[in-house]
Amino acid sequence: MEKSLLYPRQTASRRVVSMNGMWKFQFDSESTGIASDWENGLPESVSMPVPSSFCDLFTDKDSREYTGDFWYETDFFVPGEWMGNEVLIRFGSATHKARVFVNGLEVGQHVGGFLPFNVRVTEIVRYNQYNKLTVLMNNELSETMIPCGTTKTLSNGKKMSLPYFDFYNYAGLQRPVSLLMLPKETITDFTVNHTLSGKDAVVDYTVTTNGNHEVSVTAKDESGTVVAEASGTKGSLLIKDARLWNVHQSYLYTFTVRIINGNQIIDEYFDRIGIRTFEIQNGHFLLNGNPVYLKGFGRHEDSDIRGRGLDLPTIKRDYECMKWIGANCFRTSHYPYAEEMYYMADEEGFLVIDEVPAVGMMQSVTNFLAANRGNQIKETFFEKETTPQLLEHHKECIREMISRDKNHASVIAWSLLNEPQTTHETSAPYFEEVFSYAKELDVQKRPCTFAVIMMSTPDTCKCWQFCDFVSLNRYYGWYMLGGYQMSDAEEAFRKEMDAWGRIRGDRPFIFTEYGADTYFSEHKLPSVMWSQEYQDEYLDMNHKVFDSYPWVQGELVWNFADFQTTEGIMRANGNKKGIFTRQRQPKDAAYLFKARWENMPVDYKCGK
Ligand code: GCB
Repeated sequence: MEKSLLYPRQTASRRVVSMNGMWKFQFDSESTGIASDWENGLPESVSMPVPSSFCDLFTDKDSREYTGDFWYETDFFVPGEWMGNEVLIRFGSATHKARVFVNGLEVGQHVGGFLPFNVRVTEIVRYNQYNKLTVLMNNELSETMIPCGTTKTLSNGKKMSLPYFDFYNYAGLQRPVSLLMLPKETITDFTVNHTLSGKDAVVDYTVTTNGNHEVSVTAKDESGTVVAEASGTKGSLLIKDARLWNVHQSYLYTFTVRIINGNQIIDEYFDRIGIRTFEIQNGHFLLNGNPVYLKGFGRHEDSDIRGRGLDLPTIKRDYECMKWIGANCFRTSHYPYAEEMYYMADEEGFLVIDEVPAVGMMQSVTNFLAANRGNQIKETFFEKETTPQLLEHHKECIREMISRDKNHASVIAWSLLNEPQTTHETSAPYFEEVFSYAKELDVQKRPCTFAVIMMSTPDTCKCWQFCDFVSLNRYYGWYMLGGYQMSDAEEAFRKEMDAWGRIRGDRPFIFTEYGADTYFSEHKLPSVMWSQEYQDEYLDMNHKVFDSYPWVQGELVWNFADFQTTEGIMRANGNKKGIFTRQRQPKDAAYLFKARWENMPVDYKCGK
């Protein structure tokens, strides 16, 4: 049951108590916390909100940039009535590594900063009393885990993170933490897969439990009427005249799973799930059999002060902005987001390309300008001594992501890497492993892809064939041939597209990134790079190219909003490619998109 990634819900048999709030916090720069017994309480803590990144809450630079071990602590009460059941603590995420202690004893560990995990504390907690939770965390980057990066020690002895990726290495307990009470015999997993037959839908399901009692599954429509029932750990529910989940027209059935013993409910879990199919056929994305063109964003979990910490008002505002502009899709670049984001996508009818945190798998783009490291290092990224360890961790993240997100109607595809090295044959075996692993795990067999970097072209990329649809990150007119050279950028872009056209077979292509850094404050006539006018011209050129290739089936601009990155000469306090500012106000380009996307039929470029 520790492995179960079901969402925390209160039901007839389950209890969830939020542990969010103001916790204690302390840096452990010498890693002496364990030796000093900090698991029993932090000696000189400061207060720290959970959930939040810790970084932007401080006013001194050493704290913001802190890299190394750090601790959280809180006290929690376990009701006496829970005795005889199972008690777990569920972390929405802990970035990037955590060791968890309750009442001074180690109860669990987790590696990977963007997916949930549970620790079982049934025998360790004191019932009807307060208990102490401490968490030893670490935010150092390495090449054995994703996202990839490295840690540098400055001559003053302080450590700093060098991400091989372009977003700030926010860390901490960034998502909710909950105390769970579950029955001893419990539902550990529930999986659905949909097929349509005329007006009806068949929902095949699998339930996993840790016991032998009977299992029942009920589906209710939005009015609360039971529309189908079945029993057994595996079965099918026939839903007559099914209301399908669709883009911007969500419809969610409530599936309730029970372990029963006669009339007694041993365990109960429910989820609100949309019924839909998604597949690729003849170069088109088909949602419920109908073509859909993807329009939207690459995004980040990123906002002022809380960093990557879950913030429901920001999520709400983001969906309002995405609806206003006419988007229907986004990619969770470059890591799986908080679960609340997917439930909202289900509610709002958005399509999500769910991305595992496999970013930074390329030496030459090491933090953009990390001194030509790529040229000095001869070995390729996927044939290092550390590659087997990296692969194992990458697969574990894929497993956790698919296990967590597999039932969301909104999730239509898996993105398994962002901008990895693909120009050497030694990349291919690694890709083969991760692609076949994802395929094997997902019952719905969603299409898989990865985001292909600019240098990986039709003649150099050794891995694009693994994709069910190809996702291009392209910056013609920005990183390449920018400014007055825009006409040459367009020509070079078309040349590359023509070459893809010759080899693509019938795979659809989408753009998972294209964009230009733009200052909200900057206007210039005629345009210069970084001005709002230039962003519009850049986008117009890109859209002209997309529109002339019928097999381009989607456009996700980089980025939804300006976001924080590591400081450096390539970034002026963050990446400014947002169509919205970091405060979620529209740049001029937002109106350009609104005019384009609102006038685009759902089946743009694939009308019957
Ligand atoms: C990319 C990366 C993304 C960066 C973006 C940029 O290709 O995938 O993480 O932020 O380019 O703006 O340079």
